[in-house]
Amino acid sequence: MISEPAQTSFVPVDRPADWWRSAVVYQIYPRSFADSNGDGMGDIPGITSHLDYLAQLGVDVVWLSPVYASPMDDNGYDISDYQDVDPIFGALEDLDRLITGLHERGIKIVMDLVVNHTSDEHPWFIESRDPDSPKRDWYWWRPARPGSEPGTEGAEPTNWESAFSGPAWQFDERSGEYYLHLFSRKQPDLNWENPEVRRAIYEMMNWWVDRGIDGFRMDVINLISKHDLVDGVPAPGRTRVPCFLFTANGPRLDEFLAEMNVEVGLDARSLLTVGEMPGSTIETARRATDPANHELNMVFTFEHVSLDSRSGGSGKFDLAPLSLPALKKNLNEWQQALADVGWNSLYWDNHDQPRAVSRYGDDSPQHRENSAKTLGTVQHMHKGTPYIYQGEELGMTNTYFTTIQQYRDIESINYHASALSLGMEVEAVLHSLSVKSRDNARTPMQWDGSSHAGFTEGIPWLAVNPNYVTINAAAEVDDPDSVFHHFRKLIKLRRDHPVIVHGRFELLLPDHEQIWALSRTLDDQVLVMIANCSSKPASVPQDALPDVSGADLLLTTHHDSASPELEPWESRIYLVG
Ligand code: TEU
Repeated sequence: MISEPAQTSFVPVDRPADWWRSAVVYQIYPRSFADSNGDGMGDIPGITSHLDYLAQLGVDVVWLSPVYASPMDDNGYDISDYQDVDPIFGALEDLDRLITGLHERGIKIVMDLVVNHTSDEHPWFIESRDPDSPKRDWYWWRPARPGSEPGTEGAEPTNWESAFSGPAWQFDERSGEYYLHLFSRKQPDLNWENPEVRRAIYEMMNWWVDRGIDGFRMDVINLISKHDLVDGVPAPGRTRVPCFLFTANGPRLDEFLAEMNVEVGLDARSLLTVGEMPGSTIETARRATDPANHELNMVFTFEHVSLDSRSGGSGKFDLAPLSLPALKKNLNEWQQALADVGWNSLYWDNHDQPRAVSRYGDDSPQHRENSAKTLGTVQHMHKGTPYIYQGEELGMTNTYFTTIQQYRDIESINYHASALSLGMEVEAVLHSLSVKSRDNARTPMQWDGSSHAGFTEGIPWLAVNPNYVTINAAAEVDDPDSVFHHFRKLIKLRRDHPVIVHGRFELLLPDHEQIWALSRTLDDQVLVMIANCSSKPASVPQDALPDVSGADLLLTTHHDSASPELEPWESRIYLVG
C-alpha cells in the first residue's frame, strides 16, 4: 500500500559527498532502549527523551533497528507494513518528531531495511498464498520433493536448514506447496527475481527518503539473489545444510544493488548505505563498496565475529577459543583489502552479537572499565566508520542467563530445542547460550540506579542485567573518568584529527599475544596506538614500534604513560609529527 508522499515538515540536513566516512554511528534497538509508557518495552518517544544524551556523546548518526508494524516473531525483523510504525513503538508522528529532534542536533538517521523477507502477515504474502494470485511469484513457492508425501519430514524441496534451526521450507496446507524462509517460518523470503517486487521495494524506500531519513542499514542484503535451489551434502549426523551456503552472494546481487542505487538515488542523494552480509568475502565487499560500481558505501562482514565459533562446526553456538593474533590478522586483512577501494564498517557488537567487553574484553569488576575503553580505542583507531551499539559506550556486559525460561530470542530458543533434540547436554547448550545468545545484547539499556535501571516504570520485556546498580549512564555521565567519557573523547578525536579518518593503516606487532599496536599515516602525521588487550601486564618491545618519546599523547586509559610497561587493558594514542 503506497501512500502519498509524506507531508512532513522535517528539518533537512546537509549531506555532503562521502560524509559517512568521518561519521560515528550509534545503533538503537528500540525494544530495549527506553520505555515512555510503562508497558515494559522501549518505544520511539523513549528514544526522543534521550536525544541530549546522544548529542553529549557526540555521535553523528543513529541507526534505528526496525520500528515498523510487525507481529514481532523476530522482534520487528518480520515486517507486516513497511510504511507504518508498530503501536508498541508509537506512531508515524512520533517518528517524525524523532527525525526532527535528531536533525535539530545535527544527528542523521539511518533506517533498517528488511527486504530479503517480509512477515507472513504482510498483505503481499497473504495474497501470494493464493496459487492464482498475481503475487504468487513474489515469494519462493515450490512443490514437495518428487516422490515424497507433502508435509512429511524430508519432503521439503531442498535439505536447507534455516538460520533459526529447522527446515528452511514451510508446507502451506491451503496451497499444497512449500514456501522458502531462511529465518523463521513467519519470515518468508521475497523473490527478487520478480521486477514487480523490486519496484515495490524501491517505491517504499523513496517514501522513507521523502520523509527525511539519511540512509539505510540493509538486513541480510547479500541473500536476495538466490543460487540454484538444490540439495547440499549434510555434515555427518546431520540431515540438513546451512541455508546461507546456497543463498549468500548470489549471481545477480551486484545487479540488484546497482539498480536499487539508481532507483532510490542512494549515491545521488548521499544517503548512507551499509549492507549486512553474513557469508560475505573480501571479494564481494570490494565489489559492493567500490564507488565505481554505485552499489553500497560499506558492508557488515561476519568474519571477525565468527572467529570464536569452531570453523566448519555447527554454527555460532559451537564455541572455540579466540586468539588475539587471529583477531588482529582478520581485521588487518580487511583493512588492507579495502585500503585503496571501498570502505570498512567497524563494529564489535550489535543486537545479534554478545556484548563486546564480555566477548573480547574482561568483564570482571577489576578490568571491565579499562577493557571496555581499550576495545573502543582499538576499534576507533582502525580505518572505517565505527558503529557503537547502545550500552557499549557504558561498558555494559553479557547477562549470563542460567535457564531457558529467561530467554526471549527466537534464534536462542529454537537452537536450545534443536540441540537437545540432537542429544546435546543441556548444560553445554545453556553454556553456549550464555556466551553467544543475542539476548545478551538485548537486556534493557541501563540509564540509572533506580528500579529496572530507569528503563521502564513497568515490567521489562527482558530482565535487566542486575549489574545496572553500578553500570549505568547517570553514574558514568557524572564520572569524567568513565567509559562514557572515553567514547566521547574517541569521537571528538575523530572530528579533530583527519589522520584517524583517512590515514593509511598499518598493523604493528601482528603476532604479539597481548599487545594490539597500529599506526595511521596521513601526509607527515603519524598516529600510533598501543593497547594491552590482556588482563596481565605487558612489556612494550621498544625496537618494534615508532619512537613516540616526543609525541603528543592524545588519549590514554591510565595515568603513567611514560612507562615501557602496559598495565592490564591499558591503551595509549600518540600523535607523532
Ligand atoms: O541478522 C542476520 C544474521 O545472520 C543473524 O541473525 C545471524 O543469524 C546471527 O544471529 C548472528 O550471528 C539479521 C538481523 O540483524 C537479525 O536481527 C535478524 O534476526 C535476521 O537478519 C533476520 O532478519
